[in-house]
Amino acid sequence: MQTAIPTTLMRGGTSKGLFFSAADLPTEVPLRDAVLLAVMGSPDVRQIDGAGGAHPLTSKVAIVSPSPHPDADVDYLFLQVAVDKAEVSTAQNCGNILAGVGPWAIENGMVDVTGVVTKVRIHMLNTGSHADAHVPTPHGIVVYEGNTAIDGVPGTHAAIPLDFLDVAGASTGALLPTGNKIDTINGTQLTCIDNGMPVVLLRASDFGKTGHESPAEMEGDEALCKRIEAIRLAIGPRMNLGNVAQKTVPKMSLISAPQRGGVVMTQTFIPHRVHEAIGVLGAVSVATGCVIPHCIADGLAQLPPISGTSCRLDIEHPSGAFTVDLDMAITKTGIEVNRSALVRTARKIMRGEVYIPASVWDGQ
Ligand code: NQM
Repeated sequence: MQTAIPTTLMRGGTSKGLFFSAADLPTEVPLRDAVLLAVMGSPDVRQIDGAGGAHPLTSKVAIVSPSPHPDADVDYLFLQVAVDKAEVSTAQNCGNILAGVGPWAIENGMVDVTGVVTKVRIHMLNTGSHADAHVPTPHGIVVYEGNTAIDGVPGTHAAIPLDFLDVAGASTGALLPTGNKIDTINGTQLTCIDNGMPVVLLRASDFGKTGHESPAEMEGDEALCKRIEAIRLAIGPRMNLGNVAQKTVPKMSLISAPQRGGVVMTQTFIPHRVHEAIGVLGAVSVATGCVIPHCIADGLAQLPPISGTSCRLDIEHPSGAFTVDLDMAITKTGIEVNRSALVRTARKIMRGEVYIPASVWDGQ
């Protein structure tokens, strides 16, 4: 016997995952996690017995429900299902999968279309912060086709602008979680930053890298991976994240001088595979770290002239660049971020039921 669970397979930005209504999953967390492991086919490097795509970027889940909060339309809980371990984590948010939440909420009757563009205010449960998704609904329905290209996704699709309202320090309590602009761990200088995603900025050159190696070359360098993981485990508790051994945060971004007119080049360990692009809130956090004076990006980052409170920053990554708009004020101690904005696309790929063994959950 198998249990059928309604689901939608969606691409959100440069990631892909299954979207569920909270009402269709068990509420008890250990049971819910066992169900999601069975759905994805984890633990198994190939996820051969499930719907996962054998990479952290394609082993993601969104659980959506109408929000009880008066200032939000829907609640969104992101879950990272590990590929080769029996782990399901809510310790991080995901701005890429977020891009699919607005369209999904409209198509599943949780939000009414309000015009040519429908604004969906999303309460992101992982961090308790909010985002506005501007979903194209020109003829009263969600439209996925359009002319917007994002690096890391072939072709063009309809733009879904996302505004982040209150993400600074969302996971760690502060934009600069250790209270310092620069820390030193195992003799390596770094900057810890959390503008929606806890990220550690490291200079690629401090690891003997140009920063323009391919993700496969980076992942294949065992000594490099060990050194980065040792730093991550040591800095995690100092970033108010506790023991991060089983967590997918902080992300570790190796930065180097830009080569294509952007602000900085990044290679991001998420944290054990290297991203083919960069996460959404990861990019927002890197961009913020480049703007704060006296962080480790000083001397590497090529900032555009910043006048007033807004700036547009292109963060380079292995498959192109990610544009982040920051609205902020530079203060004596650092910066205060008011809002960050960017554009993603999403696509509904498949809708139906995913089956899991009834021995895992009988659906009751
Ligand atoms: O940082 C990958 C992704 C992400 C996360 C990761 C993300 C974000 O590309 O907001 O989108 O860093 O685990 O989906």
